[in-house]
Amino acid sequence: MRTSQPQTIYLKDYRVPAFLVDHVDLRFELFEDGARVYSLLSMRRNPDSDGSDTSLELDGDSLTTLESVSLDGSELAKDAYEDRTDRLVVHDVPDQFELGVVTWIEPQNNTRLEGLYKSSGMFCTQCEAEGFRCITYFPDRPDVMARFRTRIEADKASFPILLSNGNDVEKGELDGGRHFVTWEDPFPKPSYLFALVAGDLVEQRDSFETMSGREIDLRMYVEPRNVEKCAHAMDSLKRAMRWDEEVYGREYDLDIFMIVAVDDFNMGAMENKGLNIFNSSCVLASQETATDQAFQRIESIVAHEYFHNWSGNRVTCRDWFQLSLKEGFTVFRDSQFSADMGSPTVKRIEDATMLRTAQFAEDSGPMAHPVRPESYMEITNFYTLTIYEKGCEVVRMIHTLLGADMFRKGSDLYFERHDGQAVTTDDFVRAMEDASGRDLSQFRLWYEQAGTPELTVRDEFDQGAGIYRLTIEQVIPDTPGQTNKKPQHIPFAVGLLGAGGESLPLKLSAGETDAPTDRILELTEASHTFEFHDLAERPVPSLLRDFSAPVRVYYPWTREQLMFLMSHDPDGFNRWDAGQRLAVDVISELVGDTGNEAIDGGLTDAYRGLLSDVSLDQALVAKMLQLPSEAYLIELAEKPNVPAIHQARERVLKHLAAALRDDLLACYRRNTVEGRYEVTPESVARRSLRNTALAWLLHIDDEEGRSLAVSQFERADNMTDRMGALRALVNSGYEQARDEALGAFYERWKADPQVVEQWFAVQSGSSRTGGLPKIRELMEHPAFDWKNPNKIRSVIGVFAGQNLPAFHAEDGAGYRFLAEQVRRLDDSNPQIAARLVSPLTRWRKFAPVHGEQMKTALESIRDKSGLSRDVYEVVHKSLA
Ligand code: 0A1
Ligand code: ZN
Repeated sequence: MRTSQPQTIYLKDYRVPAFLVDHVDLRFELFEDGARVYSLLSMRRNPDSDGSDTSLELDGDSLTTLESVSLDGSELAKDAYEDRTDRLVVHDVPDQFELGVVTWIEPQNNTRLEGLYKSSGMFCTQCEAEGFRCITYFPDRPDVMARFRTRIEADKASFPILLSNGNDVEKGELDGGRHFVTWEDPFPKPSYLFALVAGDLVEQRDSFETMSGREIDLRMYVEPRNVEKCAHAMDSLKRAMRWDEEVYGREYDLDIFMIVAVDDFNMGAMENKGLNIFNSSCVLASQETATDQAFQRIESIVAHEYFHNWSGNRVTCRDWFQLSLKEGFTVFRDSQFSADMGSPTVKRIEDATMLRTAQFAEDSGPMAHPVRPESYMEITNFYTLTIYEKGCEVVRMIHTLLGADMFRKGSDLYFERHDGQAVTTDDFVRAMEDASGRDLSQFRLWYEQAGTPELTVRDEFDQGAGIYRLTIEQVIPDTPGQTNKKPQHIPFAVGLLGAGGESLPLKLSAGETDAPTDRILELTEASHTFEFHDLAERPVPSLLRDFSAPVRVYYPWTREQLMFLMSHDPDGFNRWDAGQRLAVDVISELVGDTGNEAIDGGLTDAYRGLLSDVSLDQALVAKMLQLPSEAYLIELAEKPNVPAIHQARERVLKHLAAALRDDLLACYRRNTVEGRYEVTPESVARRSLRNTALAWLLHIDDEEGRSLAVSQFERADNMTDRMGALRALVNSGYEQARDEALGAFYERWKADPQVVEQWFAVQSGSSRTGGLPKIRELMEHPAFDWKNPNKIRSVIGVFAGQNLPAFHAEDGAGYRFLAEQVRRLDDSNPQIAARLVSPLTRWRKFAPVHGEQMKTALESIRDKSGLSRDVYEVVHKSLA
């Protein structure tokens, strides 16, 4: 429990480590009531430090007992070192020495899930960012890279599988039914990449031949009941390995690559060297138990963790301020991979939706921070959408500015120059500059300035001269601790369309020949005017094509222009975006309206066109049919009134469903997927279209829709369709059909935690059923487990993040409820508690009564005694 106020850590205070570790020799004795950890560190003074430190300081956290400390083989007397709570200080160390430390820890009582802990009876670790210090005393910072040798000893019957990083070099039997395995990792690595697993697991094997002809042993370890759920992850892994060779020239370096699935995990997955550990929900899948979305998510996470082997492990971060160095770049790499494996436009739409809904919200809230933050209290609070997704967009913009070939030259140079080093985002940008000859000095502001740039676009057409002028102004709003920001370097992709929908050549001077129909305008100043010549008529602009920068664009589109772009823009992303803007406009007009305002018939026509035109890319159509989410509408609104936004969106949905009933039924019937279940863009689109049609029909309690839903629910051979039908029923007025389906679903899948999580989520996220009483009921359910982050997320997280009308209920009960759960979780799992607070942090955005209630809820968390550093930081920054 914390007694003093948490300290802020600043980037400007970075100092190189005083001592380096060349080699780490670990021995783990694992028992039911604890674990003894023997650590032998070969250390030396860092030649790059100023040499002034005579004492050695090691990090420690929650270590139950320090049993002994030795220096060069001799046990130290108690006065030769200080055992502070979070630090071990050893006085008067020589320039080179071996330090031995023995600690006793209690993984079975570790509910924080940092360091070594137990999940479903197995031992596993999570060391990023600062979990290794919960295992033993160590200079637990990423710029200390060492070679690890790890011996694990445990009872053989209970823990037949013993894993760590690298290659297994020795194994054998011990007395008392125990055994051991020793692992050696030849690559120096920071402690955050250390991993250990011990359990009764089954192994699934495969292999991969690398581009230089080496055979890599691929192994997945799961609990016996999950053997049928490994194939998709294994296939994804092989695709990712091949892709990284082809697109980035990166070959895998060890002889073995292992993946382990664990049920209790704070995040999605972890890229430990040679031994990736995954949250079960992000790796296990079968057609019966996982939706298309889950299949796609698994493919991208498996790839993400694999790609880290180069972008993160071979080249790592100097300090945690550089987190986006590995995360932004790796998310960019996984997004390119997913685009190549499926539909690039759909992938771009999904990424932009997440960014505009959630990252923009973060970037305008109290926790806003630059892609390279300047300070933090608790680093785990900085595994954010800004570091990951905005960080990815920043790398993507470099790719756009340099072009694919120069970008590849830059990444080759980066990997070659920094292999085996711990570096900074600046080193990354410099490699890109050096390889391409481009000056990215202004571009670096993307790493330094927080906040989403706002671009206001005006246009005018000079008919006489045939010139169309676009004026673009950029403003970057103030964020906590940052004002008066400088203009950033923004790649702004544009096109112009003629009245017939044709793409017009973009001539920057009169008479220019061979002008392209697509251009990247580079914005570097607060205001720019671009002139396009030789135009016979006023064009319709297509702005920020393919979402070429993570910015907000304001332009006074007319509804006619939006409908025109929806059907003519050759840029798939902007077609979709025009549809979204049109829907936002129509819904916003109805917010707060008592029901008299007519709903624009243009919207209905546009959707009818989408539903019936089979010549269109159906994957794009499936996306275009999704109305903007409530969360996005709230993000766009000034002082959002959530119930009113919910009502308005519902009204539009009902209106469209009623007006398009026959088209929806036809769409439903047309999109039956015959044959084997496959996760291809076409079949995913078909299932999505079908389930959207079903959901809309049930929204208006259509009888035919109900019977289709019931039979789909009963007969589906895959989870996408079964869940599609269940969700439609849950969000309908057919109470009996809904309850029967929910009951039958649980009975069938109650032994499968990943499916039960989906069952929780469909209920807690439904504005029709998921009121607070329902949420409390779910929390009383035998399958709910306070120790399991996935259960907490699927009930409490989904309620606060997706069931917005219930969370923002007028009486403030939703806010009080969330605060109560955060206070409860703070003691057992502060990381998860801090993440759950997030919806409350935006209290200033909401209308007075709601905002005040949210603030009061935050204060009730602030006033809890012994608040963790994680929650302290979020709550205090939000109230500041
Ligand atoms: N590096 C992992 C994500 C991760 C981060 C932190 C964790 O614990 C605090 C766990 C996992 C990734 O990017 O996949
Ligand atoms: Zn990552």
